[in-house]
Amino acid sequence: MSTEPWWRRAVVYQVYPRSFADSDGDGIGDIRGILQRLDHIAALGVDAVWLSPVYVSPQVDNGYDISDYQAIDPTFGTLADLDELIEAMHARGLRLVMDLVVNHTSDQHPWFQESRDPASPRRDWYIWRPGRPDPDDPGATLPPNNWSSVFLGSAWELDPVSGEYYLHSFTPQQPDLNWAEPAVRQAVYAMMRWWLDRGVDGFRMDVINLISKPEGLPDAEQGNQLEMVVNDPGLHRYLAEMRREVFDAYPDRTFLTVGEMLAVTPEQAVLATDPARRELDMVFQFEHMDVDHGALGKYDPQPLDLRALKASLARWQEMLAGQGWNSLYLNNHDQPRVVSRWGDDVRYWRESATLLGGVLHLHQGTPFVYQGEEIGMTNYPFARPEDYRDVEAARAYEIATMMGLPEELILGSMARMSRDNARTPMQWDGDAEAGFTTGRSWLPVHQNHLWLNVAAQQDDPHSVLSFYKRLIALRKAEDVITTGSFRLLEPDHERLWAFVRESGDQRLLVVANVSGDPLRLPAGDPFAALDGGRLLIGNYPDGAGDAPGGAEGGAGAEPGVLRPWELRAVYV
Ligand code: TEU
Repeated sequence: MSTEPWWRRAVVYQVYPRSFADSDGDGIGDIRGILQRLDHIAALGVDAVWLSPVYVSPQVDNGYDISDYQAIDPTFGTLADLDELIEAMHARGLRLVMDLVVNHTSDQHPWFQESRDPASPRRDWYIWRPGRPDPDDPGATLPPNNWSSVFLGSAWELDPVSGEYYLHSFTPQQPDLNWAEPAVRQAVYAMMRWWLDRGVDGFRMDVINLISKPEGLPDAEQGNQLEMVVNDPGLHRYLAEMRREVFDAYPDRTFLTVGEMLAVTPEQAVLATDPARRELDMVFQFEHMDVDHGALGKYDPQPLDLRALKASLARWQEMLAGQGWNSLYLNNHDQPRVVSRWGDDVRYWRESATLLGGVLHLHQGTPFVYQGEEIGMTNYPFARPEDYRDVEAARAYEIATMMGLPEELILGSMARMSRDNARTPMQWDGDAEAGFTTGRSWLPVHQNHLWLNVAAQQDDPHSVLSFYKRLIALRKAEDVITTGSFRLLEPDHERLWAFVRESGDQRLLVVANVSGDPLRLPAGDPFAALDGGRLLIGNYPDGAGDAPGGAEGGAGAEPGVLRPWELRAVYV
């Protein structure tokens, strides 16, 4: 008999430590702050926490630039604090998944410092290449190839110490490790085992599909290194090796491994998550998050085309069914807040926040809830360039300005898409600084914390928070959500998001009105059965489905009509 791994019925909560809770008043969140707020996490009913990086780091990219993998940054606390966190979480039945950032290190990591010397045995731990001759200037060189960094600009930096260039997929302060060098892989695996020995329960692997670079580092057709790197077959060899060398050393424990993969296709994701291939448990893909990117990419945001969003998620549901496993997310520390992005955070804030969460959680896969999502936190009204803290925003601003784009346009798209939107402090209560810190927060607290906060939603049965708790509980209680098949309905409808989940004789119909106007459902099967069916969950108070025995399909609503931003999941 095969036993099902715990993460198949799990919901994971992401903590971005810098912005979650500050215990010492320095304005930056820390591990003791998380300890003080564990009750909130446990009360959600989630199974695990993914903790964004807390390792020693110069913090150029808020901890995604690590200079010591086996120590905690003093900003966040000590190793003893982390051990305490592991223990306290385990005591509550919560697992801890750490962030693993091994495509690159910080340029301050001793490995890189040594590597800068061409004679060092660590020279090959990073990717060094001589420049190409510059036809216009005989005394100068050009970067070794035309790859651009994910954060824009060239992916190469000339190091004056040796006169050669090194590759950095992100900022110049984040040099890429050379995974082709066996000693690098062994050092990473040893570090991972060290963390597993401390009790951590798995890893979220940062941009893991960038680790294997193509032989010879050829130019990219469009200059974007991602097209050359993300499908390199070497990735699967490294992931399988990591599985053997790290996770197989603990036959009695079941870990969670989730690999963040830029520009990944469902075909690649199946290869990476098919249990028989023994690589990863699931991946974070980006296709559904990119549907509103315009021709110029992320900072060229377009209005949501619902058809594209639901088709993308449906495609992943179908392609991975029975073969791989999906992660499900709409928010994380790199994405603007979804209620502002695709919902209506003014007129239908509560309804649209719950609709988006509800639709996502009723898909198949493992849902991830990002801190603040469970209370419907919104984007921050950023206005001036100096309001931003994120290094990616700074680079985007600089390059857009160089391109001569109008200031107003640049600032408008940054306000909508910047990662800082996700990073404003968690809103615990209506006090100054939202209960996040007794000092002054590193990034401003949103003014709406006066009413949008955990304390205000705690005891309100109709709050976003209460809705998320019910959603999370459903995943444990209802088999059809975990294992049922998925079929998208009305794919061409511009406002209706509808699908059916089926398992045995259970048939769950999910309908959602992604608009501020009433929506009359199509006639016929299965929609006709909606009003007579047993409501499992809905986001309007009069059809909440939490009455004993289940309420009727939607009291208060006109039959066959969904109200603005209304979601209903009904057994039909
Ligand atoms: O992110 C990978 C990444 O490239 C995107 O999430 C990125 O923020 C966006 O697509 C660019 O517009 C991971 C981490 O989650 C992120 O915080 C780090 O900055 C990045 O890797 C580098 O480590």
